[in-house]
Amino acid sequence: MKFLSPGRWRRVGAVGALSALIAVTLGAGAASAQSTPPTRDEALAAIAHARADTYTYNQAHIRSDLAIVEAYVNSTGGTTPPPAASKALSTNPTCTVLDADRVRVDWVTGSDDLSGLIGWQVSRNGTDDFGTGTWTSEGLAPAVRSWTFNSLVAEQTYTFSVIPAQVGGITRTCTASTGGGITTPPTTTPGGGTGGTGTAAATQNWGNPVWTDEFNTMAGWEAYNDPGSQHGVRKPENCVIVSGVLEARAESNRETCGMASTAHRGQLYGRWEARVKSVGSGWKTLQILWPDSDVWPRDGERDWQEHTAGSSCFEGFIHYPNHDPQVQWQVPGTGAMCPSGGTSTWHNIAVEFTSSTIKFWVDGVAGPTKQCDADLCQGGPYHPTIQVDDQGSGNGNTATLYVDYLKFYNL
Ligand SMILES: [Ca+2]
Repeated sequence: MKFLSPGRWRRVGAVGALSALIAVTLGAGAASAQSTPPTRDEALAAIAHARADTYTYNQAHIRSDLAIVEAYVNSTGGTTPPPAASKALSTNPTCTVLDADRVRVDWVTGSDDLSGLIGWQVSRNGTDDFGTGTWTSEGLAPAVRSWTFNSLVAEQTYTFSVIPAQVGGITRTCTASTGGGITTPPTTTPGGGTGGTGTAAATQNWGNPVWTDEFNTMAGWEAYNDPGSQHGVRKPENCVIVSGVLEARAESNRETCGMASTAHRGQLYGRWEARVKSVGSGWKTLQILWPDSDVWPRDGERDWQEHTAGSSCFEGFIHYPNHDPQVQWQVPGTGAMCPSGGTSTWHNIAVEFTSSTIKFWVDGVAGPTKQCDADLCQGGPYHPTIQVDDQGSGNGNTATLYVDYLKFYNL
């Protein structure tokens, strides 16, 4: 901010809404042309004009400005220039990359002038995992000196700003590039080994997928914010993208991830294949095809992956539409559903729904087939969900379901 020097005071004409607000609040009379020193009205107008040039004001700024202007007027009677601009920050903040989707911003004030400081705001440019563009925080307390930005997009460069809510406070910035963002699936696992690499798409000649989600971002997904879920406390921050892989994290305090596709709805039949692994204990890890209507159980529910994290075998539960949820076909966890290394190593699990059959594959090797009886293959249409559920043994345990990709193929 620049104030006019004492020798250059001049009358400022129409200066917009801010000076009008100040004038009304302070009961200022009509301004008049004058040389030095300024009248109170001219000082107010000059302040407003200078600030309007360089700042976008929120209510906190305006309240702070009014307090300073009033103090100036009361103490000087308008015979000396307003106080010089203060600087809450004389140095730029520090940006620290924590991982592929988080950056912590720290700032110090040292001997900087904090007079008039009523707090801070932090902001970033760019777009986050949820597709939210440029973002600015609510007001932070004056004692705050650190802020962690979550849900950033991997391999993106962001500029982060620290904004003192203070008269003359100067915005300082730092820039950081998030890490990660690999597009090939990780091949190492906690227990070693590479997991399975075959796919049903290859062994069954499914051709090109209609759509692929590589989980480089959360775009096209809505993470649940539902503290009252019977299956745990759903928190969006438990659904995390790390290096091109979704991590659906469940914690010992029952906080867990659940998320639904918003991009890929309206599918009754077709082929879905996902590369997954799960670690931990107690929690159930699931991929579901849930009815777009949300009318349940009338429109069915296809839990095509549902097993305890880290178990030896993939399982599932296909609910008949129009029936109590107890009426379901349990996908047997046998044969190909129990691959080498179990579910704690990477494997490609696939399902095909037609109007007459349901078929499973793991790493491209055929698993169970079910001839549809009654209305088992009706209901829907459906969209994918991914979730980690407390079905009685989650509390006190931790688990993570990793999903590298989900792909859809037409019949
Ligand atoms: Ca991926």
